[in-house]
Amino acid sequence: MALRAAWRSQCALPGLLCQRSPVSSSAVHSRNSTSASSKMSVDFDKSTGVAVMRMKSLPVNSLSLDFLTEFCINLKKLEMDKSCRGLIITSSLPKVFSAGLDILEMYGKSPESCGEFWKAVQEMWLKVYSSNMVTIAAINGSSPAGGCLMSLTCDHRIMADNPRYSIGLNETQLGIVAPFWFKDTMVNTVGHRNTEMALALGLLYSPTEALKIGLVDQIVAEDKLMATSEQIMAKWLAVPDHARQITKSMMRKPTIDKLASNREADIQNFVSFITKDSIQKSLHMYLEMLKKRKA
Ligand code: CO8
Repeated sequence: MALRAAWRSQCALPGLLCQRSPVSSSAVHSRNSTSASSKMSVDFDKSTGVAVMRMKSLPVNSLSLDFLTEFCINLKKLEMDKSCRGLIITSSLPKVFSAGLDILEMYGKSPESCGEFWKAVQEMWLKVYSSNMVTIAAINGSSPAGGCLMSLTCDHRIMADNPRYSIGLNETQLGIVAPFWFKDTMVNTVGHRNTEMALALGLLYSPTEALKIGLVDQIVAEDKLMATSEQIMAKWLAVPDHARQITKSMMRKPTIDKLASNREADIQNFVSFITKDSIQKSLHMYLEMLKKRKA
């Protein structure tokens, strides 16, 4: 995608103002974009009205408080620019789209930290699910739990056809439970029975299996992922914005309202659940398992 304007976000800490500067396309290509503090890059092509967000938070794009804060700031900025009509979310890391919520934000943390973290997770979901932009997840790697949620929250999902990648809400495998709005988003996408099976068993699906139940809309060869995403984006953008946006709102508002009117109670539920000794023990065991698998 030819770039006429690009943004690089440089937020190191939540709450800090983003230092952004519109730069020319040649500057973007020549500029080193792998700064240690940067968790994602956002390139906006004014000529097409489409932005591409590339997550690049090593090692696995886990959704930490810092990550989510930066993500939401970027999203808000794009949303405020009326010339931006579409957003493609993808990963710059090999093999991983996003490993989901950062488990370390939920393990060994104070109730206050857990609450602040959960509010940021809610915010990410609310912002993407209700976005006026067309949102496409270009899933070029594994996408468990919160990574799957982020994809489900978009309007369209295209996954790289690589059997080593998987996607799904696998929370029960960690001994935790996907909250009602994760479940609702999944039901809205793949229906009640598929969701019941997927959530109860904590299933992770290969791209082919995910396509079969409608968890993704399309699978394509990995080297065609971005080109296909751009083509699909063009199709969505051919529909008049107001008609598409009203339709989106009609489909999603009841689900959004359910959380929006219960945010505080949902935070309290999360905090009291996640700080239980038994749940902390499960998370500890899961982290150990991840370490052992690596060794
Ligand atoms: N959070 C924090 N650290 C993580 C996470 C994570 N989600 N995933 C992986 N890591 C860490 C690993 O521990 C490892 O750390 P270290 O280098 O210090 O040993 C490092 O990242 C690299 O991990 P891998 O070696 O496993 O990387 P691979 O490229 O081999 O595999 C995967 C990538 C497939 C993403 C793999 O790491 C994996 O399966 N990760 C676990 C994913 C997962 O299960 N996520 C669930 C998170 S929970 C969630 O999103 C929703 C929670 C809802 C809460 C509801 C409660 C009420």
